[in-house]
Amino acid sequence: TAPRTAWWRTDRFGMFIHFGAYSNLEGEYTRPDGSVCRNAEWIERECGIPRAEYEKQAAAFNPSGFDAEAIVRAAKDAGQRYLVITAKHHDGYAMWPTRQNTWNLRDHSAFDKRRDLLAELKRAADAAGIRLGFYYSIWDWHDPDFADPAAFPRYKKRMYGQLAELIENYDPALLWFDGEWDADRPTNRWSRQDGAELQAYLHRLKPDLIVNNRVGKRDVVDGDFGTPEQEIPAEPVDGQLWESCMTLNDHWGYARYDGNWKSPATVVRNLLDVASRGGNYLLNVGPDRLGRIPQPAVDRLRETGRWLAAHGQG
Ligand code: JFZ
Repeated sequence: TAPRTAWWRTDRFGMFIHFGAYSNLEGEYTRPDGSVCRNAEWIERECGIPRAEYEKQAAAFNPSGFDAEAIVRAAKDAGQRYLVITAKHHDGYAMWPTRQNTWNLRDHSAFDKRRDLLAELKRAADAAGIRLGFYYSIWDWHDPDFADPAAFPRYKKRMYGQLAELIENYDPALLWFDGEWDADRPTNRWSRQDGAELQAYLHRLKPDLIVNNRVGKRDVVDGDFGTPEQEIPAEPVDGQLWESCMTLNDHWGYARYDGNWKSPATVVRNLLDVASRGGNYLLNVGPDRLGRIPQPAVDRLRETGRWLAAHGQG
């Protein structure tokens, strides 16, 4: 285990945040024929939303209720010690004013142009002594160069550019990659070599950056930690660090009809189960279209933290 992972190993419990242009639909898309399709962060793809339509709704995205301090407070109350927010999900929409394209919250939204959510979160997290990390999807549905093998190097260049922006502007403690799946998918030719190169690049920019194994092909040697999803492995893999991510209800992104919240008892049990096997627990919440963590989630996080405090968590 690399020394740079020391803080992460002791922190144990983090907050995952899925927030993006998809959040503006709040989990529901009404087709022109009146039929309703439900999904959260995959809604564009799974509900077959035409690109122009998705872009149009993103232009109306205005998370004016995003309150970084409230989010950090909710995490702190829960006993969570780090945050990982989606800087870019599969829809390719950047949640910061990237210079690589205009498909981002500054240039393509109805949001206050003076605000920068990631900067706000960084400031609030620093003030509270909470570390900040970013989820970044390698898979990109929006950038035309992603799906074109001949143009892929151009996509890669922009991706490298975006990651340099994230590191330079917000100094994240961790990057959580995703969307590296299946080299044999027609649209995804991310290779082990691509992963190794990217990781070397990132460590040149920031030597103590923690990176998950989805930067490559999830090889044990690839990243700093493994990422089982919605499950708790019975046995750790080869002594590799791992983090289990789960969501507090049944969706990662906000879905207004999803009230299937895990009870604080379940959350505590999962955390203890994960921690007892040497893992970290990254528990997800999805803010609504205005950027607010749903109240039932806030309540459950607070209950979880109360239990942990009462039972002597450091
Ligand atoms: C990915 C995303 O597609 C999803 O939207 C969410 O962000 C989640 C945290 O990560 O979904 C996955 C990734 C990996 C597996 C399944 C879904 N997997 O390994 O089985």
